[in-house]
Amino acid sequence: MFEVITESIKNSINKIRFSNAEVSLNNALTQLRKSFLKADIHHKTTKEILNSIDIKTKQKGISQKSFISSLKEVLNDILTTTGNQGFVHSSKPPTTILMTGLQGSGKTTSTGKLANYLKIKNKKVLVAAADLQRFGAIEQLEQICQEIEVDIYSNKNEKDSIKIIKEAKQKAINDMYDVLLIDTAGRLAIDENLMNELKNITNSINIDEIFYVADSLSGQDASRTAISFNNKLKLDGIILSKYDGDTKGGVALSISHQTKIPLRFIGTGEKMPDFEVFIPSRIVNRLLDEGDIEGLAEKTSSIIDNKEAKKVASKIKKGQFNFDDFLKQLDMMKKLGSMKSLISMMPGMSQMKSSIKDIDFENSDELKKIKALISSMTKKERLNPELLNISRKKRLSIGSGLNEMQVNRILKQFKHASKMAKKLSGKNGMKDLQNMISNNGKSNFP
Ligand SMILES: Nc1nc2c(ncn2[C@@H]2O[C@H](COP(=O)(O)OP(=O)(O)OP(=O)(O)O)[C@@H](O)[C@H]2O)c(=O)[nH]1
Ligand SMILES: [Mg+2]
Repeated sequence: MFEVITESIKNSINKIRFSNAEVSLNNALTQLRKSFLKADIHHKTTKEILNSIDIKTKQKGISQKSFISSLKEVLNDILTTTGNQGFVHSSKPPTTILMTGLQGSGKTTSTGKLANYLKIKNKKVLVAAADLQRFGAIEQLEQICQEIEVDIYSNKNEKDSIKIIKEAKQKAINDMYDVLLIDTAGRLAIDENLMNELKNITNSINIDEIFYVADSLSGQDASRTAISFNNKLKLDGIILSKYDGDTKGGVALSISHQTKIPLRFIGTGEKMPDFEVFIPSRIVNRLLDEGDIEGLAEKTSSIIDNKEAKKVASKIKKGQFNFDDFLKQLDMMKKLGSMKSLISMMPGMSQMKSSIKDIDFENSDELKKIKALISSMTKKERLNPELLNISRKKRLSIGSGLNEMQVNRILKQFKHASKMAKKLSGKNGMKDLQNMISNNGKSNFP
């Protein structure tokens, strides 16, 4: 996510070695300028950031501490634009959001992600399929809504998107939905037809906010098109999609400043949970590798059931962790989204991130094998892995389609993992974990 920028910020901070040395401040700022431009942060934004840091640091007296605090203040200012942050509910539900953007920018995916984000917060969400232009657009949205278990309003025989939207709004009011999200059609470029269609929509029903989905891979163009959209259609927020694919990462830092429209969310992967709220102060902490504990707590607390977590912890401690618990954990991990995005929310973890493989909880071959194996087990076997003797293993091999060697390997791994978890949950757990990390991920457990 922000690793490139975080790394360059760290390097520049290290340039300030001596107090009151203007020369070291200049070195730090030069380093920062080079890496900000390389990260694709707009040159005007870069210049403004550096000037302000220079002035503020000198005012406070040059030191590493004053440089860091000035950097934080300036980044916070740059990322903060007048307007709302995160999702804001209207006092008169259903809060109605119009999703707009160019073709392929990620509108439909982001509509699903936003619906999922709100659903996890226990909101009743209705999604309206108002892209009647592209073949298959309705099916795509239907599939997404089915996956996240959110209601959709669609009508494949209707040709008039305004009619769909009016009907969806009526349904949202009648059935007391908290939120209505409207997915619209995209165009290759900004054209009159598209703008007229969107204008007509905003005139036909009461819309609370218009979100613009910008593709981070389009770099500086993302800001330019957002500005022209905003000139025609007053935008209330930007969702930056495909941030996972943007190796430079600078668009997130400059888009709000360039467009004067607040960046509200970022999409960090293809999956539905890969979606994060963009709150400037939290992002600044992450940029300085101080993590986003608040964000992490918010994300995990809505998904992890505290009681369940305690139960699992006590089972692990007693060495009673079984296959049923494993399946439950796996399901929960899936809802949390990508491992990398979670790690980037932990303080001081940015360097570790590149060495950690991103696990795909749905499509990994290994997990598919494990699931096939578990589903061939009887209920008793799932709860008590010790029951698995040679003849039972043979049966599992036939049932799961894995050969006996694979079955043995997975069972051995599971045993090893629960042993390791037990050890880590013990008195010296933190020490053991540190040892493990300092051994470069190679465990020295039996
Ligand atoms: N890696 C990654 N892929 C994304 C993200 N958001 C969207 N995509 C992918 O981008 C492609 C286009 O996304 P859509 O949501 O269909 O885009 P759209 O704006 O609705 O497209 P049209 O309806 O054709 O205008 C799909 O393959 C998505 O899976 C993201 O945050 N990360
Ligand atoms: Mg779409």
